[in-house]
Amino acid sequence: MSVREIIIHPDPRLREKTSAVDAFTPELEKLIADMIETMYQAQGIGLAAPQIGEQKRLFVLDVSENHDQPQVYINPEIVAKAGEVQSEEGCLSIPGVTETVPRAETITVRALDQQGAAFEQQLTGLHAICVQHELDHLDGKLFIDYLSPLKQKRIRKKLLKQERLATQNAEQA
Ligand code: GNR
Ligand code: NI
Repeated sequence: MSVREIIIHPDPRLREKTSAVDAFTPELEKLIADMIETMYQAQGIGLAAPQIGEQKRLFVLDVSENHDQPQVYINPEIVAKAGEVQSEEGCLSIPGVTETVPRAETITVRALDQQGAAFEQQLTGLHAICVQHELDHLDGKLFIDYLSPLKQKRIRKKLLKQERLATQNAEQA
């Protein structure tokens, strides 16, 4: 297993199309293990494959209290949603930014597990929000896309500036 580098906004790889997973291979097992390790190392509650540069339809999450119950969602689909909540979100690909966005309150998600077996979950609360956030990543969508264009512009500028400073520091070191 290895911790992989998380891609930061505004990187075009976060906007690319993703392909369905069509084979349950040792390579897929390795990718899943890397995603879980990377998520825990970054102290996130979820991680989607495009965030580490893999344009595939899968994500991992762990919304358990003790961070010891990772779950894998392969080729996920939301088949029903109901209600609306205001959700305060952050994203490992948009460090230092927290904003409130609208989400469905309850969802039904269908996906395959690590062994390729289909499952369905009816979710609410943080688990439902996390699934919606991760599924958006698979469609090249980020939570800031729900904000006003002005807010999006400010966030983009802030992250580009942070990147510039980090590069400068790396060159000095
Ligand atoms: O770690 C994360 N926390 C979080 C908080 C509120 C709503 C969604 C999330 S997901 C995020 C990890 C991440 O960026 N996943 O793509
Ligand atoms: Ni995210």
